[in-house]
Amino acid sequence: MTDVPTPAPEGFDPELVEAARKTFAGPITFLKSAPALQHLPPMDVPEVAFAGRSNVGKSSLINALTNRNSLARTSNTPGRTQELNFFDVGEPLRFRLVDMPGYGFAEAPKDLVKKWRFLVNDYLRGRTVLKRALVLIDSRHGIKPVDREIMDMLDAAAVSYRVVLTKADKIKASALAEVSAKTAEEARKRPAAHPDIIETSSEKGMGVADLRAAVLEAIG
Ligand SMILES: Nc1nc2c(ncn2[C@@H]2O[C@H](COP(=O)(O)OP(=O)(O)OP(=O)(O)O)[C@@H](O)[C@H]2O)c(=O)[nH]1
Ligand SMILES: [Mg+2]
Repeated sequence: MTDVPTPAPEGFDPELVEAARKTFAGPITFLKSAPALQHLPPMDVPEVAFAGRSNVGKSSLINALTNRNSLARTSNTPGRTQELNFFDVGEPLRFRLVDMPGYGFAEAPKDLVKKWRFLVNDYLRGRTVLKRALVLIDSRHGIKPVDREIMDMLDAAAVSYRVVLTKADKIKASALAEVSAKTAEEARKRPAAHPDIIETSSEKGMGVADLRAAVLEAIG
C-alpha cells in the first residue's frame, strides 16, 4: 500500500484552489466594525459570514485564510468579537468576509447576549448579499443544541450555509473521522446546508486551502 492522503469528499477543482490561493494572497483590509444593523456597509458586493459558538475559532480561521496573524482579533476568553467585522477582499473590491460575535456564551451578561443574538440573527436573515454562512463547529464537541438553533434559523430563512469543523489538531485522527462522519450526516438532512463539510485547523493550516476554495465557490 502506498501512502496516499485521502482526498476531501468533494475534491475541489485544483484550478479553483489555485485561484482562491491567489485571491487570498492579494489585498485584504479591515473595513469596519458594526455594533448594530444601522452601521452595516452598503450591500455592494457578495459576503461570506463566519458564525459559530463563542471561542470556536471564527476569528482565527479568518486569519488563517488570509495568512495574516492579527487581521481579526482572537482571544482565549470567549466573547472576544462583539460586533460584525467586515473585511474587504480584492482590489478592486470583490467580496467581503464577515467575522461575527459568537453565540452560546453562558458567562456573558444576559442583555449583552440578547443584543448579540439579535444582531447575528437579523444580519443572517436579512442580508441579500450574503452568499453563504460558514457555521463553525468545534471538532472536539460536534454539533450542540445552540448550533442546531442557528442552523434551524438558517434553514427557515433559506440562507445557504456550510458546516466547518475547527481545531482538528486538538483530537486524534480516529476521533476526527468519527465526528466528521456524524456531522456530515446531520448536515445532509438539512435543507439549506451544503452536504459536504470541511475539517480545518487554523493552528496547522489543515483544510485552509479547501476553505478558501469554498469561499470563492460561494461568491460565484
Ligand atoms: N489548537 C487550536 N487552537 C485554536 C484553533 N483555532 C482557534 N484556536 C484558539 O481558540 C481560541 C478562540 O479563538 P478565536 O478565533 O478567538 O474564536 P472566536 O470564535 O472568534 O471567538 P469569539 O470572538 O469569542 O466568538 C484562541 O485561543 C485560539 O488561539 C485551532 O485550529 N487549533
Ligand atoms: Mg472572534
